[in-house]
Amino acid sequence: MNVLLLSMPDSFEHMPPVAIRMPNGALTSLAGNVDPNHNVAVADLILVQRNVRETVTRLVREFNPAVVGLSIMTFQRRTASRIIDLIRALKPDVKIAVGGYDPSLAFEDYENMNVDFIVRGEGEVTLRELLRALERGSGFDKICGLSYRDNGNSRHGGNGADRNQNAWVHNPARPVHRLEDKAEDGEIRLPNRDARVLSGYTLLGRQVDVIETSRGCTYDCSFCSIIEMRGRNFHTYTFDRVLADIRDARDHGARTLFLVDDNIMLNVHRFEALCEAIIAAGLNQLDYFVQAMTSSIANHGETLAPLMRRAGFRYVFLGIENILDGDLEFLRASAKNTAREDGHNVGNATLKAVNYLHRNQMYVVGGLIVGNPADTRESIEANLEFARRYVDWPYIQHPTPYPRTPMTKEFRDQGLIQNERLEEYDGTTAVVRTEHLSADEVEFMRWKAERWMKTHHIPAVFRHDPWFVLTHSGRMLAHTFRGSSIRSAFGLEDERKAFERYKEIRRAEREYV
Ligand code: B12
Ligand code: SF4
Repeated sequence: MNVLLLSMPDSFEHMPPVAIRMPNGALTSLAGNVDPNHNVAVADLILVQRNVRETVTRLVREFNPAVVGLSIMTFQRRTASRIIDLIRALKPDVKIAVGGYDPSLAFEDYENMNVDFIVRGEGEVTLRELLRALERGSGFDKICGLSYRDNGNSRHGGNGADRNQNAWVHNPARPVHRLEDKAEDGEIRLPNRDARVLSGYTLLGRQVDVIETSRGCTYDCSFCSIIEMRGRNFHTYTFDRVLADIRDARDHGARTLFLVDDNIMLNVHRFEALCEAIIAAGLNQLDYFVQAMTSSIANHGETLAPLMRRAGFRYVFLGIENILDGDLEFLRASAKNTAREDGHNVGNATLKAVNYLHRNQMYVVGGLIVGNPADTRESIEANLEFARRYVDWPYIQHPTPYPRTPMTKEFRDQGLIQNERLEEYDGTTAVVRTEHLSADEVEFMRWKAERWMKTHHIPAVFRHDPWFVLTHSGRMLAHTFRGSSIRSAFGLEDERKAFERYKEIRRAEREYV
């Protein structure tokens, strides 16, 4: 069977496609885990952001898929629905499956869309079983994690003109995979990177790829979708598998690797051993990019940070979330931001973590969330000032009520949600107000400050990749300052006018199809 897997083209403010175009790790993992008789093509539409319609049309015509799968985040739902309609118009009898965070957590909203299957939770085994069932016509009722349309005999998942009349069946959830399993127990095999049919992945001029070493997290931050997605658990791949994955990514041309684990720092000793393994295997010539808890770095930084550097880690995305205790409590992120000494809590871990990373020549991508319910102008400014002083690349977001997170219920109960347009739920568009400030005001404050912070990192990028900066800095600055003018930069025009222009440009950018 020919299977076409697509990730959505939508990107958000901190991922300017001129500098960052990363592959979606889910799709190659799915491609690596179907039965070998299927022919899979993976297309990351971020690579063709301005030619989505043409590219999808070409792929459907040339590849003639029997099944198309789409990976979707909430802010990409509207684009996904347009792509689904396009595919359906091109090939009415194709089977369409959706998966990823949005279809898993808001599956009811997909029942009215023109799709045949919703894959909830982890997808490797579910997709494998779905393709087998489609091939054999054997019915879908035994496939955990699958939702499908019941057309009476449950063998075809609905068809033709009456597709939308069929009632949905939601099979029981699929238990999370124990990644440790060996081949004979149904392991998750390595991703299939040969399935990719588009090229152009980059992170600041170097070809980038993603790898996974673990899945899951045992914390329960109120803004995070992970708990509802898979419960509180942590499973790990063996180091042999991880190293094989790194080699495979390198052999496919990658020079920078992004570790997409939900929370790799949950087991610091394992992470240290992984760094040692990367060094021993001679794979530390690559650049690594990882997401980390501040507490792990602060509490183990003395030995951990130098080791990370030796292993090739260059950028560390720190989930600082907020520097104020009240906000951290609202975000349920106090525990992962607490430093400990001699078994006692000694306050916020952030500064300590930042210092360890800087002392070891690593750069801090500062993840902060501003615009929480109790936030005032002063509390937001305190976080912005912190970012100005201590982080190398700001990654400041607004709390966003994604489906089924604890935060969403709180915002709804408090009547603070001001915007229900999901395509704007990209993290840098403020969609909730605080008790003191409108959503627009919160976003204006962040936007105004953050653009300038980003310019401070250009010299560091230049030292690493001078040619990239020479050839791309103009377009990168144009992206960062879109909406601004010479007059607004010199204070001759109200910055709010520039902000309005930026928002207008952003609205137009979101029309990908
Ligand atoms: C790594 C990561 C990133 C990386 C992305 C790197 C990349 N290109 O892959 C970076 C840091 C760049 C990033 C950015 C963003 N991210 Co992010 N990210 C993650 C993270 C940590 C892991 C995702 C991952 O790759 N997992 C590994 C893969 C294998 O698992 P998976 O994606 O779940 O896929 C499995 C299943 O979902 C399913 N599946 C997925 N797709 C499909 C498709 C089909 C057809 C099928 C059958 C099955 C299937 O099968 C897969 C294999 O089991 C998650 C979760 C978390 N703990 O925070 C957030 C997460 C996915 N991100 C999220 C968001 C919102 C964003 C941003 C919008 C910014 C933000 N607010 O944080 C941006 C958007 C990026 C853009 N396009 O511009 C949200 C999504 C919430 C939602 N409801 O949509 C999450 C869940 C975090 C959260 N806030 O809760 N992100
Ligand atoms: S520590 Fe990270 S992965 Fe875990 S719940 Fe918090 S934000 Fe989500």
